[in-house]
Amino acid sequence: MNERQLLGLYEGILRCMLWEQGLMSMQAEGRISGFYHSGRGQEGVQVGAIAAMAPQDYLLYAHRGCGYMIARGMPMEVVYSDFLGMMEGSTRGIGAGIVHIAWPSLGILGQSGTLGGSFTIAVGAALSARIRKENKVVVCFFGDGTANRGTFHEAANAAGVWKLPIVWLCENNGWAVSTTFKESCAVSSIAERAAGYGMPGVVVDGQDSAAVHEATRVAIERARSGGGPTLIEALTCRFRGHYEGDAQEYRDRGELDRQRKDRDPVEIMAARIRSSVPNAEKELEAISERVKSEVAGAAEKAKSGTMPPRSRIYDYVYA
Ligand SMILES: Cc1ncc(C[n+]2csc(CCOP(=O)(O)OP(=O)(O)O)c2C)c(N)n1
Ligand SMILES: [Mg+2]
Repeated sequence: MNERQLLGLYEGILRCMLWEQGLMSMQAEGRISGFYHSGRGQEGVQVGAIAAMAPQDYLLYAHRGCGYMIARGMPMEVVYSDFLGMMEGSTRGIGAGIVHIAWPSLGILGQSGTLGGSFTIAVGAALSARIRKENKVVVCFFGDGTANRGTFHEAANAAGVWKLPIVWLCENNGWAVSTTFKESCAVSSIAERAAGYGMPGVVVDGQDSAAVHEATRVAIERARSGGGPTLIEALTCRFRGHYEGDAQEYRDRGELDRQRKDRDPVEIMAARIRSSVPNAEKELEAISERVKSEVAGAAEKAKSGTMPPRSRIYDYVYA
């Protein structure tokens, strides 16, 4: 990976982190309702993988943060507006929160509020691309807990048998709310399951965004050239509670502190840049200034948006 690409990943990771910080300030101001699932700690997976996608590809995201949409290039103020319930959001004031965001022009197909709904949608999207002879690959993100839904198994099998162009991207953070991965999965790695569906299974360090990018690039290339699906398991860390407000009483404090200190994707990428890019400090500083001002501008723009009219609540109500 060249210097520009490393700096690009750093910028992407920082953007997701700072966007989320901005969202949390809005939450503290009482502007946001609902449960937000922080993506802090997992930005490197989301940014690295999405950077390997082509413009025409489809993205099915998971619920952990909004790094997915931001990395894919959705305007940051639009994503804020969705949380604020403003007309400028992708749902135009209806979905105050993450699960209903969709942005078809970037191939962002949305998410199902019922976890595991995306697996079968991924199969349908890939099949439609094949039938229409569109050169699209589907990247479908999901958590380790979600991998235990029955839909994963039926979708992975269908993708394997039909050699569909799908990259299954599991963000294994070791937790599903307060249940550990070990307590809920019969095998020691999600990637092992790939053998049962006739596809390669790859384990990658999710805190190393460049490594995630490379694994995804190879999987996408394989999918696009007719080689079929790949299951990537990115080992990652959830730095905050399951949702904002979860005190994480069930977690070992020492381990959590160690993860935050040693496994932060922002710091890991910055260290890599410092050791390989000339003028690294200046470059990092310039990126940081630029991204901070972009995020602040997006927040201001979103806050000055328009609330939907009361009648909007009846739109799409059919019964
Ligand atoms: C079918 C279904 N069951 C339960 C929930 C409630 N729920 C939301 S997130 C979550 C944990 C998912 O864990 P994982 O897939 O590992 O993702 P993570 O939260 O760790 O990112 C659960 C149980 C849901 N939304 N849908
Ligand atoms: Mg998890």
